[in-house]
Order: sequence, then structure tokens, then C-alpha cells
Amino acid sequence: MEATLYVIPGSHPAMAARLMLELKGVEYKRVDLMPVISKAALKALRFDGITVPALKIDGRKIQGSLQIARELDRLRPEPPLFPGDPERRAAVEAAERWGDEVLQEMARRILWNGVKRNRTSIGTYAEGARMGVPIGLAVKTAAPLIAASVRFNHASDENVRADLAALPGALARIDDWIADGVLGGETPNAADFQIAPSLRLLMSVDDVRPAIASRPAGELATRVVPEFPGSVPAVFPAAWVEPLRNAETARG
Ligand SMILES: N[C@@H](CCC(=O)N[C@@H](CS)C(=O)NCC(=O)O)C(=O)O
Repeated sequence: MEATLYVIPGSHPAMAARLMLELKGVEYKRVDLMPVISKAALKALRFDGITVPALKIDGRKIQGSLQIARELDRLRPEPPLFPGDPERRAAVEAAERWGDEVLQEMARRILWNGVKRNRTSIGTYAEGARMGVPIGLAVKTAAPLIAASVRFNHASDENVRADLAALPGALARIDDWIADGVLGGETPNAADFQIAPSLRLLMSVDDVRPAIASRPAGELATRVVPEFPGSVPAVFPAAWVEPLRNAETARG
């Protein structure tokens, strides 16, 4: 099986695809792309969409972490990414979809707004990546790229303040799924692989990490994704972070 995975370093759905390929034991070549520039690169490679993860496998082009999960299960059924029982499969798919549509976007907005406030932090997400240009140079020229990413991802101050306020509810939902056995089984399923990288990306943001690390969601994230690059120092106004601190105190 010949596979090439196109990623952006620090991309959470790209990490999901990497981990699923590893679980399935599929050897692949990883190509690291710069954000924004990735869109043109993917067009040149004749992918239909403009986002990573993008996978070429045995001549086929598959884009999107959900689609990649299904294609991998089709090509290599063991170990399965979804439960065989239809009811349990539906629960995993619902959690996976929420991870894709809601949590992924929250994490992306919080990250880019944080990076906008501390631009040099962008370089920390490229640790271990092969970008084709020295990381120091990429960081120096990153300002327009960060501005474009903030716009593209709707990472406005207003949205991010609302995301930080909504995060305790999102974390409680994940803890509930873990308690119900939808997430957190011995072998991770597609929803674990979808949700854990978003949590890891959020945990790379210093203002957010304490609200996640010591709860079941945080333990799941570090177990499923042992290594995740990047770090944004404390950058958000205290009033924005307050809902997270209140949620921590309420949990004891
Ligand atoms: N929900 C899609 C989203 C993919 C997505 O938006 N990827 C981002 C990186 S995390 C991307 O390629 N953005 C383009 C850019 O940053 O220029 C998935 O799970 O595959």
C-alpha cells in the first residue's frame, strides 16, 4: 500500500489522520505544508478541497479526517475504527461528528487568536517538521500568514471569548462520553482520534491547559496523542479566561 499524507504541522485533524494510519499499520510518507500556502499546494496536487489532512493512497485521493477514517477501515479492517454493533457505532459517529464540526473549530479559533497575540509561538508548532525553509525565517515572515489564518478561521476576539466561555460545557460533554464508554476504550476509535488531537491543541495554549489536563478529557488526550508540538504563553485577557477558572474551581 503506497500512501502519502499531506499535513500542516500542528494541525489537529492531520494528527488524527497520522494516528489512524499508525493504528492500521499503514506506512506512509508525510509531507509538511505551510498554512495558507497549503491551499495552493493541494490544488496543484489536484485534490478537490483545500484543507489537510489530504491522503493519497494507492492512487486515490481522500480528504478530511472523517473520510480518511472510513477509507482506512475499508482498506484495512483490523483493528476497526468503529464498533460493529450499530447502536454503539451511531454513538461513536455522533461524537466524531461533533468533534469535527464543533470542537475542531473552537480549537482552531482559540489557537489562531492566541498566535496572533504572540506571533513567535507559531514556530513552536513546526518542531520536527520539514517545511522546506528554516523555521526562524518562516516565523519572521509569518505575520501576513497569521492574519490570513485568523480571517479564514473566523478567529475574531468576539468568537474566541465566546469559545472560551463555551469550553467548560464542551469538556463536560467529553467527560460524559468517556463515562458512558463512547470514548476512551482500550483501542481508540474514530471519535477518540477525532477529539483527542483537538484537546491536545487546546492544551498547548497555556491559558487553557489547566482547565483540561487533570480531568478525564485531558487524560484521554495525552494517552491517545502522546506527542503534540507547540506552545502559546498566557495571552488572553483575564476576563476571557475566568469561565475556565470557575469551571475548574467548581470541579474541585
Ligand atoms: N474538518 C476537516 C477540516 C480540515 C481543516 O480545516 N484543516 C485545516 C488545518 S487544521 C486547513 O487545512 N486549513 C488551511 C490553512 O490553514 O491554510 C477535517 O477534519 O479534515
